[in-house]
Amino acid sequence: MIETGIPKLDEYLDGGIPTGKSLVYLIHPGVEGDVFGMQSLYHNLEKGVKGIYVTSTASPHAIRDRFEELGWDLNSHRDHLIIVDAYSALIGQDSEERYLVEDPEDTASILKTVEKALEENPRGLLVCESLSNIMDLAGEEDTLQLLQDFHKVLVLYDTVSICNFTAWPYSDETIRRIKDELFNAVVKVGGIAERVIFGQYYGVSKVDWTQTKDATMLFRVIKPGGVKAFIPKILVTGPYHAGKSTFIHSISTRAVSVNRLGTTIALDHGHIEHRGISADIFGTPGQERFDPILKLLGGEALGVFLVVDSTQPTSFPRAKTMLELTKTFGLPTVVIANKQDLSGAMKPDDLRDRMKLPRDIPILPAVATSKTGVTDAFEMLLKRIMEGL
Ligand SMILES: Nc1nc2c(ncn2[C@@H]2O[C@H](COP(=O)(O)OP(=O)(O)OP(=O)(O)O)[C@@H](O)[C@H]2O)c(=O)[nH]1
Ligand SMILES: [Mg+2]
Repeated sequence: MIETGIPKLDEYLDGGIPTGKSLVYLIHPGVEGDVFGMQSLYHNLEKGVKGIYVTSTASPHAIRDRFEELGWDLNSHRDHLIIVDAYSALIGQDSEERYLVEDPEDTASILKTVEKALEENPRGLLVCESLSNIMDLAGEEDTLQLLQDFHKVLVLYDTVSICNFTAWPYSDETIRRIKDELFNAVVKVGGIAERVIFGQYYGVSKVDWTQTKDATMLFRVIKPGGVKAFIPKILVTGPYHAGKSTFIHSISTRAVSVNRLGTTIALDHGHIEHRGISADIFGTPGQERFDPILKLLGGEALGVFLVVDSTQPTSFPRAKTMLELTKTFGLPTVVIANKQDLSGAMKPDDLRDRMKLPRDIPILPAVATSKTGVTDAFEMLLKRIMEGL
């Protein structure tokens, strides 16, 4: 088994990629997907596995710099890293690499060099930095044939292969074969976009050695650090005095609120780190005088906590109004039945009847002042965001 080294992904793949099998990161254009292949390579170098990296978009020198930027030092893995240089000949540059592709526009030349590298360095991981780039240079037909040939040599040399592939508008047939035929596993790496991409995610869309789990993870790329599971924006809204700011502080690893006379008048923001997943969380004020800005605060949120004071049923209609004012109704939502420590606090079931909330919106009890229930609430919201992707 070869691990991908991407957070949660090896879990989804039942431990990693078995010998002789191949995986493709199918990347939406504009998303920072090339880091995935790099991270898988580096993760394995660290584990003492031999890694063959086929570069076609930049010189070996520039590739080493890209790894450096991510905080990954290739020099300490000299013995285990093999670069197949399918770039230098393209621009007529000299190369010091032992495995130099003479004609990067010719798939036979690429295959010959890769095969030599594999023969001399079997039982490792082969990473193709950009299959789509090879496709642009050598043509769709030939590249698809190259993949079939790769597969034969993988099995021969007990190797695993991982390719980055940016899904530019190639022919439907090419995309179909990449998705359905030519790899044992497909991990889609996508973006959530309005005008610009504000969230990025990955998830397994095919795997032939275990059951496909319908699981997706949001991420960002940190330099240094690489691919990290990350939720860019969770919104916390609810009526005046419900406990939103308190909730943000109790759920966050660090947080800032700008309050005056006990009410939020400006920034309400926290950062959460929980079991390898991080998230940024933003609160709204509750007072009606801020209603005009609520729509702006809700923009680009991926999930919502609606905090209510369980002892104040008269504020419940306002709570629902706030979902509408922030334009977040319909997003994954968890209702926090806060202040359960106070006498007269309504239980979640009674609250649901009273508020007439859709069945699929979970309502969880909490005491924000003592952090009770906040972790459960975060895990529940995460689950709902991931399911909705
Ligand atoms: N007893 C109890 N008090 C709470 C709880 N959560 C918050 N409070 C208190 O409720 C008051 C309001 O809390 P905030 O967190 O400022 O409420 P908010 O929703 O941010 O208020 P606005 O920003 O003004 O809309 C504070 O005095 C908190 O200490 C809770 O679970 N139990
Ligand atoms: Mg507040």
